[in-house]
Amino acid sequence: MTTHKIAVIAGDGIGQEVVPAALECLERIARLHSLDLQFTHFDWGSDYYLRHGRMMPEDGLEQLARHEAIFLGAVGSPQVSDAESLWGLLIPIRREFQQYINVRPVKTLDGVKSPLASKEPIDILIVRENNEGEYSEIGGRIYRGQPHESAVQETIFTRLGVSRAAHYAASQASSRGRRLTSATKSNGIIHTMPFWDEIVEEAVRLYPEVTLTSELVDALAAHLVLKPWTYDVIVASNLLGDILSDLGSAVTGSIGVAPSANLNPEGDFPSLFEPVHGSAPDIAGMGLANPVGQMWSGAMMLEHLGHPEAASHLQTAFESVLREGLGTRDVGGTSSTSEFTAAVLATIDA
Ligand code: GGG
Repeated sequence: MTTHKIAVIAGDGIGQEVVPAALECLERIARLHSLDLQFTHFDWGSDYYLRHGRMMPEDGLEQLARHEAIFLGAVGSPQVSDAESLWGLLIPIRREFQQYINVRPVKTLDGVKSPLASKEPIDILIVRENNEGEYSEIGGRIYRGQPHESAVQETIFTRLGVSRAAHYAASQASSRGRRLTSATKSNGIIHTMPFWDEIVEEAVRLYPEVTLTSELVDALAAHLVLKPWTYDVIVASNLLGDILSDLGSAVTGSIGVAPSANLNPEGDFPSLFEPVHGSAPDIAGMGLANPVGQMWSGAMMLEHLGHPEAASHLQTAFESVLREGLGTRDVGGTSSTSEFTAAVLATIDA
């Protein structure tokens, strides 16, 4: 029996509902595939912050380092500023563990209606640079409250950071549809974005089978709405990748089904798996949350841990429940989180 130590942070809002739902499925899958998934729960997040003044304990990253993977729900609460919640938990984890790639599949699922008229299936892989770019704490604010109040925030692109994101994206494209689109804005952002373009072009030259198109992000956003099925792999900076993946999931039907993997591709550190959605405080505690994004992130975690058959078993189970017409409110269904989860568990056993 293969053992894996997995850190679980359900976090805020609907994370408290979708993480237990996905864990039930992972436990069932583990039993059927002779895996010993050892989950350690950490009650970190905004409630922890309100009690302790920080999102995780001082040695939180050291505790996480003892695990092979991290399974996260959501971060964010109306009672805690984003500067505290996101930058006190998720961003330090991504950085400390060199999770420099954020993989976000954007895919149509049978049973999840896309708002687009077209029936063309969508299957895009968004590769988001995850450690630098626009997500930088370098900057500040001066003259607070005065008419000339000003704010500055630096964007940081490094040759290493952009190059490794481009290589990862190109290698994914190479094993998929061989088309790679790089999101840029080099007509408006005239220092960092041309640098991004240059490094991406240089990296992708090593993959002659891959066709690279550099597309201005405004046009790319419009095309993602109008003809998303024409895209294969998209590589984007931290901010642009975050925006495009939310847009992509809306185009496929619901952000509630979108998964993500924050990867340290070398495997030197734990990788983190989380749905794309946030804590959704407006529906938290109501049993309305869609657990599919969390379950799919769980399937990506199984794949990453070297268990493709177990991953595919879980994936097939929730996809077939959706195909049968069951779903939560966001995908046009009437099931509660627990009803949908019960149906997935029954399908896993079938
Ligand atoms: N599911 C994780 C979560 O709560 N994410 C909230 C969020 O705002 N993430 C921003 C990001 O991924 O950069």
